Amino acid sequence: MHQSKVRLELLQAFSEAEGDYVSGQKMSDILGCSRTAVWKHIEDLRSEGYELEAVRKLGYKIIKVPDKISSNEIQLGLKTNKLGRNIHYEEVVGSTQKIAHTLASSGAEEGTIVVADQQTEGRGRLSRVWFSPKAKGIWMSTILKPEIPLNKTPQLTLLAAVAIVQAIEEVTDLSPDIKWPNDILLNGKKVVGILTELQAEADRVHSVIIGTGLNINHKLTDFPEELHSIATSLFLESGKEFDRAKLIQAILLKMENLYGQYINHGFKPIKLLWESYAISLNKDITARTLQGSLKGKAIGIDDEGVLLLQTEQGKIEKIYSADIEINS
Ligand code: BTX
Repeated sequence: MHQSKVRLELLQAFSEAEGDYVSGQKMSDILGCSRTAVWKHIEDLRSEGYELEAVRKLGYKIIKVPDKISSNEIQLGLKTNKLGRNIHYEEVVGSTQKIAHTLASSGAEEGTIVVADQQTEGRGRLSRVWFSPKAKGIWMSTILKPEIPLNKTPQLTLLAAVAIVQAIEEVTDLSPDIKWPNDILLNGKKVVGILTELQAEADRVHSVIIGTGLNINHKLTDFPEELHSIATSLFLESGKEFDRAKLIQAILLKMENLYGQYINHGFKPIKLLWESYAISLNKDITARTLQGSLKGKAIGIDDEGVLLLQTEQGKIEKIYSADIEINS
């Protein structure tokens, strides 16, 4: 059996054992090799940073998974059916979005994810830069292929935001807020950015590529000076470090559940959840769009996920894309 296949089978067996021991005999059955060969494979895992305990008669148990996010670590314990079942991992990339675009246009299946340890040209909206240092956060693009009209695609940004907030709430004890449309904040500072890009014709969506940047284990000095007052990480807000692979698994599972609801029941249930996390609603805001600034009260989002802003004159404006500032 090929080395990477062996590793996957082994990790799968540990994953199914849910933290319990897997006997040497069971492993040699699964891999179709001798007990000595099993021991050799276990040593290989150790040299990759896995901590394993071996107990006579019981077998082997994983004590600690290395803080890596290549396919193995993401797959170990992943509970989704579709999202993240196909993983494209690279240590260093320009942008995971770029790779996801290439994969999507060459027929990658729905749910394929692209993950990197580091991005050298991480993209934000409107050609802005997303700072993505090595091994500190999640830099991931997810390919979805929903059969929806073009004007409904902004809903998926909101869906992704809800999924990420729910995942953060589950894994940490932090409670993030969402600022329309795509910022996730902790104590008013950005901890997550979401970039939704499309491959579409005039009337048909081929792929929606959801880029997620989540700052996890950054200390303040890991951020460049200019981000100190606007960016934060889960570590900075909680004083704890988190396992990136676990967070990826949680995000994918939440996203798969919400996406299933969305496909079957539409945007309504997602909208309600989104509103429960949103901080920009019913506040006086300034919306900076490419066409200029607009001031008014954010009165809600419509059924397409578009922000509704009521100006001082009482006129309701639809905001499709903007940066929002909440006025004090
Ligand atoms: P955005 O345009 O809303 O935010 C970009 C702005 O946020 C920057 O101009 C800067 O002020 C600030 N910023 C940059 N890096 C960080 C950071 N790490 N944490 C907090 N604030 C920051 C948000 O765009 C969308 C970002 C999506 C990033 C993902 S990562 C995986 C995928 N690949 C890729 O190239 N982009 C997406």
